[in-house]
Amino acid sequence: MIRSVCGYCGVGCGLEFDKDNLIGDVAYPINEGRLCSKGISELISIDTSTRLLRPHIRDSIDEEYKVSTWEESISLIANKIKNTKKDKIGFYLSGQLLTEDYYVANKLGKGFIGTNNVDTNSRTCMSSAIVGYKKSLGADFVPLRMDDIFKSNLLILAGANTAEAHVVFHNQIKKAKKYGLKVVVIDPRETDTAKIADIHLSIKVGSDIDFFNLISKRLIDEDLYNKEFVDKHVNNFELLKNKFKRAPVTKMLKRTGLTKEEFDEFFELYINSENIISAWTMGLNQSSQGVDKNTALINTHLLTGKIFKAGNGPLSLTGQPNAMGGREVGGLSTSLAVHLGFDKESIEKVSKFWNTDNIDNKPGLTATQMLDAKLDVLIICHTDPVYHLPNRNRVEELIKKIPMVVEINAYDNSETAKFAHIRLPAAPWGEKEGTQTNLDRTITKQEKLTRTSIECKPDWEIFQLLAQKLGYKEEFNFKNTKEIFEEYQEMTKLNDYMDISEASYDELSHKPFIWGENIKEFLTEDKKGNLFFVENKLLSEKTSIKYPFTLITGRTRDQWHSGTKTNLPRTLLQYKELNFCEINTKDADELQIKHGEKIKVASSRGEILTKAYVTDAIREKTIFIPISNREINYLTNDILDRESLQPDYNHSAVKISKIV
Ligand SMILES: Nc1nc2c(c(=O)[nH]1)N[C@H]1C(S)=C(S)[C@@H](COP(=O)(O)OP(=O)(O)OC[C@H]3O[C@@H](n4cnc5c(=O)[nH]c(N)nc54)[C@H](O)[C@@H]3O)O[C@H]1N2
Ligand SMILES: Nc1nc2c(c(=O)[nH]1)N[C@H]1C(S)=C(S)[C@@H](COP(=O)(O)OP(=O)(O)OC[C@H]3O[C@@H](n4cnc5c(=O)[nH]c(N)nc54)[C@H](O)[C@@H]3O)O[C@H]1N2
Ligand code: SF4
Ligand SMILES: [Mo]
Repeated sequence: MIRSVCGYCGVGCGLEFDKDNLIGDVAYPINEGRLCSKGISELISIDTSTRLLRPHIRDSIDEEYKVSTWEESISLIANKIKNTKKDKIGFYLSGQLLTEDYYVANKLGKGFIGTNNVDTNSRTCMSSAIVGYKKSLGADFVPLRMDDIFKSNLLILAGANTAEAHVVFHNQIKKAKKYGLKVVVIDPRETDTAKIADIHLSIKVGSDIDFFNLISKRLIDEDLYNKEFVDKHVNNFELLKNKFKRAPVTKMLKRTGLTKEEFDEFFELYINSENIISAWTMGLNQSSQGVDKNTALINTHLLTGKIFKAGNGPLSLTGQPNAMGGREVGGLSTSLAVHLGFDKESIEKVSKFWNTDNIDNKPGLTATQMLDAKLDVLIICHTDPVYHLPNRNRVEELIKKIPMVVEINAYDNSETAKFAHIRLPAAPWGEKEGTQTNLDRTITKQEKLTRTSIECKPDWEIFQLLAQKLGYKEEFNFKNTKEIFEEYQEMTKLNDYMDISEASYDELSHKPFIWGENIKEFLTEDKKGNLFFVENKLLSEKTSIKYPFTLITGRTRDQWHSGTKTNLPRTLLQYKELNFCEINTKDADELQIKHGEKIKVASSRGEILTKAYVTDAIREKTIFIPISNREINYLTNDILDRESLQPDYNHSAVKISKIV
């Protein structure tokens, strides 16, 4: 029997593998034996006809791919890199890479090639939360754990659909409800999550800042905030108080679309709850003011002092299995390594550790900037930017202009494959080993369960091959993932609070290591939390007579993004279709659209075909299309949050027409 972890979402469930059989690990604290349909079907995705099994190359994207060798492909890439200016090289990584993969890629890109253009799809996912945490708490640090819900009285889920996106955690929420936990869901849709809520607030898309500001303002106005905590541990209180004096309460409430009664009922529960957790995901992060939404939410915890004590705190629910690990390693272009930045001291520390003097001293391009930057080489690994970046028609035009696009993937049917010149076959989950950090700082280990397909390689090995070809033989001489993990562990000592040197690689699969458990204070220089006054600046795309609906996009339970791993013929577990469009009954009636009818949805950027799912569970003038429709981003707009550069996927103006 081998104990491993699921490689899909940020919950990070433990599993047991025994002779072709996969079950939940009952001894594992997070899931206590439970798995969702994705976890259960992990094995199926290893052995499918859509695996990419050999390196492929072609001179131009109009040609067919030809089978190649590793030697030929890696030489081609290395030669191109040697002849390219470092700021024209980009690494586009993924929150689904293992920590060791991330570490080697980051060390190669930032440490030796000397480009900080190393970023990840987490930019489209968690970057607003990262910036929010850093500003308010002083570091990208999740100050509580999932099991705090058992010590809490109230869980607020804002823009998070745990029933579909963090399924096993959702089961734990249901369990905690039996012990008295109250749940409030803030979502423009009555999701499966909202169905178990004590209060569902069907907020208008994009108005969460107003909602959290209304809470903060009332806490201050009615003297309900925690004076002692604020005095001792929080900055900017007077500023916030003064700014709120003139806040237009009626207008703010109107923007949320909620009635005064609804807000009052919520507030009554709020002030009578001793311990409160606010959790959030893409409904807040993916926004033109994603960072502001985060700080507005965190403000409420700073004002009430409901942080750094059991059952309390702002809980960002990371989506991908190792987006956290990637952040820790330094996989974002806005950080260097182990949460260190590009200041002189950090660069010196890291240069000494890696024994290099190639590190550049300015942040690199973000994933959302790379395609605009006229790069000459783009290496994409474990993610599908043509599918996932907003405004896809534009993305396709831009990627076509890059002379060398390398795609490292374990499957052959991504959307990006259509635009690559070189494709390298990676070993997927089950064929490799390595570590990942789940959404609440738990470091676990995926084990190899079956032999690696002959021509496939774990992602770290692919980056190491490239590094060696570029001449960095000594610095990239890792024999296995254990050696990489141990070098990374040593590196975490460069940043006090991140030190994980006590973890033991060999024990991780049965003894997960939780880092940061002793951190019970703010990580800012003055050890105080920072309040920020933010207001809803209405920066998202506005609806118009021509495009009267707001499109929101998101997940369904049994599908994983583009579906290379879940949308398989043998996966008969889908309970929802891949392509549907939730539309409010009234809107559908007006447009004379019936349930199940084919419709066309168009924005000023593109259009897609889908099927009407007529329901009262979504607000009027708002529609929802799941991202399992691979064409979704032909519709979305490419407005970015100004600080995190995360896209505003949930707020595109669209029109709907019947297909006759
Ligand atoms: N089954 C499955 N699970 C997954 C994934 C998957 O592909 N499939 N992906 C993983 C990843 S990478 C991620 S990032 C997470 C995402 O996890 P979630 O963010 O929980 O998933 P989404 O479906 O994107 O849900 C966002 C919710 O926000 C709501 N929303 C939209 N706009 C607004 C708004 O302005 N305000 C508020 N309050 N709510 C709004 C939407 O209606 C939706 O219900 O899921 C992870 N888990
Ligand atoms: N409209 C809209 N767009 C969105 C979002 C949204 O909510 N709405 N959400 C955004 C978010 S939060 C996210 S996280 C992204 C997700 O977007 P992507 O990261 O593009 O989605 P995936 O389908 O998970 O892509 C993972 C890729 O890795 C490949 N792969 C699987 N295993 C391995 C392996 O072991 N090694 C390698 N090298 N490759 C492997 C898969 O075949 C697949 O092509 O989408 C973003 N885009
Ligand atoms: S909840 Fe997440 S980690 Fe757990 S089995 Fe499902 S996909 Fe895997
Ligand atoms: Mo994500």
